[in-house]
Amino acid sequence: MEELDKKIIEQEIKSEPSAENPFRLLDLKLTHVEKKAAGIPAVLAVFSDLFEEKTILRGGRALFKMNQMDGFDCPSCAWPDPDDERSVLGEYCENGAKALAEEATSKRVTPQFFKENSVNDLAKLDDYQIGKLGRLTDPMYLPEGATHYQPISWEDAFKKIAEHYNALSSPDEAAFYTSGRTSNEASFVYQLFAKEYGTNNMPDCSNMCHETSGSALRPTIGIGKGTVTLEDFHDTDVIIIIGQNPGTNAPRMMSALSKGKKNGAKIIAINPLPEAGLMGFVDPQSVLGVLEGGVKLADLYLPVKINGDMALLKAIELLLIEFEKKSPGSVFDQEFIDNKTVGFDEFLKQFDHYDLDHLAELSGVSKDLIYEAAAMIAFKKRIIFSWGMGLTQQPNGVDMIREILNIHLIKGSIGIPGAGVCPVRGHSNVQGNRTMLIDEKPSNEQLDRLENHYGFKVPREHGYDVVRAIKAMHEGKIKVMFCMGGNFLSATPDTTFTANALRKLNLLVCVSTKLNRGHFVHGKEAIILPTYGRSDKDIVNGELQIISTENSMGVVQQSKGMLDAVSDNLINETQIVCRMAMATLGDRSVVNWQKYHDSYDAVRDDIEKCIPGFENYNVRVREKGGFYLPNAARDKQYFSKKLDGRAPFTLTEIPDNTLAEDEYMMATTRTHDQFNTTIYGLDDRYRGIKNERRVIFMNQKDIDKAGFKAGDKVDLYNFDDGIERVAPLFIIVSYQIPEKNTVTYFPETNVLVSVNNVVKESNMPASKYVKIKIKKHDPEVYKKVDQMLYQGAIQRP
Ligand SMILES: Nc1nc2c(c(=O)[nH]1)N[C@H]1C(S)=C(S)[C@@H](COP(=O)(O)OP(=O)(O)OC[C@H]3O[C@@H](n4cnc5c(=O)[nH]c(N)nc54)[C@H](O)[C@@H]3O)O[C@H]1N2
Ligand SMILES: Nc1nc2c(c(=O)[nH]1)N[C@H]1C(S)=C(S)[C@@H](COP(=O)(O)OP(=O)(O)OC[C@H]3O[C@@H](n4cnc5c(=O)[nH]c(N)nc54)[C@H](O)[C@@H]3O)O[C@H]1N2
Ligand SMILES: [Mo]
Repeated sequence: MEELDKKIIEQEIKSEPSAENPFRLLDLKLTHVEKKAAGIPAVLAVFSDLFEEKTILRGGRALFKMNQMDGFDCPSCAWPDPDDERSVLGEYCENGAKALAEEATSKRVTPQFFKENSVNDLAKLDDYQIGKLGRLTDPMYLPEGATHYQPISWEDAFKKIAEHYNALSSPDEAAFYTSGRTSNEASFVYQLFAKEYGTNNMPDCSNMCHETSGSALRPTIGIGKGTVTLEDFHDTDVIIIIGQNPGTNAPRMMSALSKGKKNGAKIIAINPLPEAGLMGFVDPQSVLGVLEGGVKLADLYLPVKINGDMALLKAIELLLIEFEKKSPGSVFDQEFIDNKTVGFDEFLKQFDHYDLDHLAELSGVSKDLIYEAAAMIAFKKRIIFSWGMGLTQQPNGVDMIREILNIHLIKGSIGIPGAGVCPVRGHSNVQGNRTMLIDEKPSNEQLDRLENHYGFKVPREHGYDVVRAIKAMHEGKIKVMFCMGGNFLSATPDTTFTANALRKLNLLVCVSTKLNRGHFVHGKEAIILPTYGRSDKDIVNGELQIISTENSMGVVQQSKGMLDAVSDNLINETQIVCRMAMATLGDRSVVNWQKYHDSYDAVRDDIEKCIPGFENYNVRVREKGGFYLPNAARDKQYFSKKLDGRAPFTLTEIPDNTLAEDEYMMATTRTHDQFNTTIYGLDDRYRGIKNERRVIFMNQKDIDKAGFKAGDKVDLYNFDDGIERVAPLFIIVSYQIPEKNTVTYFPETNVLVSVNNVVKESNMPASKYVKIKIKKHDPEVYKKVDQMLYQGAIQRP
């Protein structure tokens, strides 16, 4: 690693505009790859972000309220806050602060701005520039054939939306997308409106994120959520972090990891990249931590090949079985297996066919390292597997998570203190959205409760998820698309295909805090509705309101904004839904929308009646730290209802990942400077990248073999479904990554992900399993590119 580091340190690649490179790449700088996350640079980064956003006063004060008991929930990730003490320095991290800076900016995108800039002009900006424009201040409307968005009153906007809904020949011609920041209250009324209107077409960001986890967990343990609390991390024996980059995407998890480690836990990291956040951590909130240079985190790092995890997990299991044979009773929990599971014998039998050498080869990890990992797990009972998108966005992701569950089941390591499974959620309230029934396939039990309470006939037919919604739009089956936050265009796969699908809509409505590319690729008509962010004061009838969210560990708690809104013309998401419902349904509705419009308490009172676990919601949500939702798998080892509370072992298969001679496997990830499609900056500090996003990480041996050099400019191709997809102009970076594996950043490479490249069962885009070919950059390539979709750290001439 040292050697490799030296090789790539301080390489600088400068380039000037030329015929070959018309858009002039920014000057890419490579610095050393960090081996520890956070520390002083993270503290400095916080303040520079707030400064840059002209928010030092607004944002700086807000920072200390973020994730405090009387403050607001960080809009960034879904990692939980400590139940009791919270750091007086602020329960935030560098990336939470960046998210806040984005939201708390005092820059504004006004009607005047839209008058001066056409949709086409705006699309020429890169995503970083679009994000820096500021907060939306007024509702805007793009009439059919118009070049510019123009102001529209709220009243007229709702009227127009209602006209569109009421003109459809079936409610199923509408789709309602949700990104994961929407509060419980807004989510509940939103899904209620969709159902009373008559459809379950509710694609959401879960369909690209943790749907895979839910699909795997539900049949096995009876609940689609994790089974651990923060305390379990603090007091456990082994934590295995697989397919997740917590240093960047859940930085507050680092404090939990270092606390666990201090109390004696061992950490195993499984990742094709040696991520800084997995290798070490300097607590920026502890002066001592910074001075002492921090803690080494991972005790063992397994450099798995992309999608080599299944082979790796099976290899570990093979060794666990071997250890148990040698020393019966020391590895398996036979009592748990006998009383709480089914299918153990069949599970054991399959291992007769597996061979350790072969499994090791398929995984890309040496036998010695696998042996070490198995030995660390074998004789401990308190183990936690934690995972992210590295597993969920793989074609066999559901099965891989089931394989993780198999390990927990043979060891009885679930539903006891210090042990369990931990899918680390993404958006700050994505888990709450699902609990509030934002789901394209709600269960009959859930629907019965709604129907009994409200008395209207709820639609029973399952709706479209994200991938199916894209295809349905393409076929003209969806005509109106409503987006509650998010950036449907850029977050979804197959950008060109998706753009063409969106262009077929009659109407696209986006409820947004800020502009994004998704507002520029629209249907015949488009409407933008501006709303509050998490940190904004939400005042209804003169009173400051609280909303509530659910974090990654099933804790529901209140959040209260504290910043003055950037404009007097914003409406909160709940009120937007209620007014849209009243305009659309009128007398047809049996729901008292006005009551919900006027009071979040009223919404919570009815949530309580329709969703289990929310008893006494209005009181408990105001209690210090909120409350835990029930979780039978965690609380009483009660798993699948169909199996009398037992959990089934699952038999899975090892995928064939053979690549052609000139093919590479590509995983798309986030940089340290973005939140999904919001680009905070152009660096990826921990991975040593400065000032550029269009890079491709490659193994030096592959670079040599293909006759390239680090710094070469290349175009990336994908040929799934017999179609040529191209992402032009990337810079090769030599990196410590398994051979034949490559990593790029999303959303720039989403153009390469086929809409048909999906995860089995969960139907999520398999965005970390994309077969690509790499060719020398050809200036002619731009002729093949839809310029409205071109995004990245590229300066236009
Ligand atoms: N600052 C910040 N925070 C965020 C987000 C953000 O964009 N910015 N996004 C939020 C959201 S919505 C989500 S879902 C989470 C996402 O958080 P993560 O799940 O950490 O997301 P990714 O960046 O996609 O990175 C996944 C990791 O998987 C690894 N990986 C890729 N392929 C494989 C593989 O085949 N096997 C294994 N074992 N590993 C693999 C990558 O190297 C990377 O380290 O973060 C949330 N928090
Ligand atoms: N290739 C590839 N694609 C991926 C992924 C990947 O790893 N690789 N990750 C996937 C994952 S895990 C996810 S979760 C999706 C994310 O998909 P989305 O959730 O759709 O995308 P975001 O970029 O988070 O959405 C950002 C926009 O949300 C709006 N917004 C921000 N805050 C608020 C708010 O409080 N209220 C409202 N109404 N709007 C707000 C802003 O206008 C902002 O531009 O992307 C997925 N796409
Ligand atoms: Mo996500």
